[in-house]
Amino acid sequence: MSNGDPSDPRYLLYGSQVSYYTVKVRSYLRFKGLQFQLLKVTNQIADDIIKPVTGGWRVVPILRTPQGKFIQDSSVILDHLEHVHSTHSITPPGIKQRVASALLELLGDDWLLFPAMHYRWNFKYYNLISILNAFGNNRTPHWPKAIRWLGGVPAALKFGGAASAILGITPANTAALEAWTVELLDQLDLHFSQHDYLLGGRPCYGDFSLYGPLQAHLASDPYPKKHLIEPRKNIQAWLQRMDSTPTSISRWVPDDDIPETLVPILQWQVRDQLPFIQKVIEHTAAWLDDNPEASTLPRFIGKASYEIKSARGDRVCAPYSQWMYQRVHGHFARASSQARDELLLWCRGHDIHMGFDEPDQPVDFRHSRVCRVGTHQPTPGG
Ligand SMILES: N[C@@H](CCC(=O)N[C@@H](CS)C(=O)NCC(=O)O)C(=O)O
Repeated sequence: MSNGDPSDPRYLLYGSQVSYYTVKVRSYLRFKGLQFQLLKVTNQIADDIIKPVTGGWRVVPILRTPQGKFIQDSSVILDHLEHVHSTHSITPPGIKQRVASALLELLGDDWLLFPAMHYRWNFKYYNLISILNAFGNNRTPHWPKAIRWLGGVPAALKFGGAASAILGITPANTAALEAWTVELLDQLDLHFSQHDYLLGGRPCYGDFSLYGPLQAHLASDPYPKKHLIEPRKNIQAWLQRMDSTPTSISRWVPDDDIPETLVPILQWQVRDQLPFIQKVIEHTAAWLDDNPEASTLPRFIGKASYEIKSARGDRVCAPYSQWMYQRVHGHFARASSQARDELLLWCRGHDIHMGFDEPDQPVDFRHSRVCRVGTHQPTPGG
């Protein structure tokens, strides 16, 4: 990896191999067979490229297109690339599969932060050396090898507290979180014994979003790699498929069906994640009411409680999670009334109780900020 040449005709992906959302985009670029280079985000690149693009936020991934446009946010990057490279679309044709794909995108991007952060940061005895080396290799690759891990210390200090401070993982909910993670991985392992991808013979948005936390955290950090990924051969085979350019693209599951093996995963999501998202939507609406002049929302608005298998925790409310939910709702809203009825019927028949309600105060995501719909924030970069 180098620092990147501005005249490079390839896509440049600024990020890290142990970053959840970076490997999501890397997997997509490989799936489409697009030429790209993965670039380390040294402290210098962060100051010279990332922060000017995002208005001061050191975040990865950022994609530079061959035309010189910078895009931040993995979902926005995938949307952009889907628009430009529309063959082998990752959006299935039918409403049920579209909604399932978007729900699994929401699950992967937003809710799998729990196992990803827990199994990285609450198992420091096993993981710390590996993660400090990974961060150090990315941020300070020019330092002598023996002390390079030191360059990872600031990142470890920043992210290391996130499991408890941001996500509210505590001794009170750890056992439930671990039990749910094992159920989820067993269910995925069963699913991938029958299907190559989530919705059949080709990957959807949901595949890329699940791949991020499974590959960059659970399959990379020593403890979860050994205890969670190595025993599950079908997940390993899917991880390999997701890291390659397929020689031929196969079909979606026919008739807009959702495989039965995904149903428990969606049921758990509706039981645990969606009630929390509903609270985020309420907090976001209250904040917008209280701040009528504001066009841009803060990254976090207080905290709200959640449950995982009935164990409680408190997590920060990110209006961004509402924006992610709106991506699910958008598929519902754009469908015909007949298609919506079919979806609702299917959900009721499978014990998936969700109303597909539209947030009263929808939000937008532009220039690395969540903003009030209809407002446009003048910022640099994107
Ligand atoms: N929603 C963004 C999230 C990107 C993100 O959170 N990236 C992490 C690394 S995987 C990061 O850079 N975090 C910095 C921070 O949270 O301030 C995406 O989909 O790209």
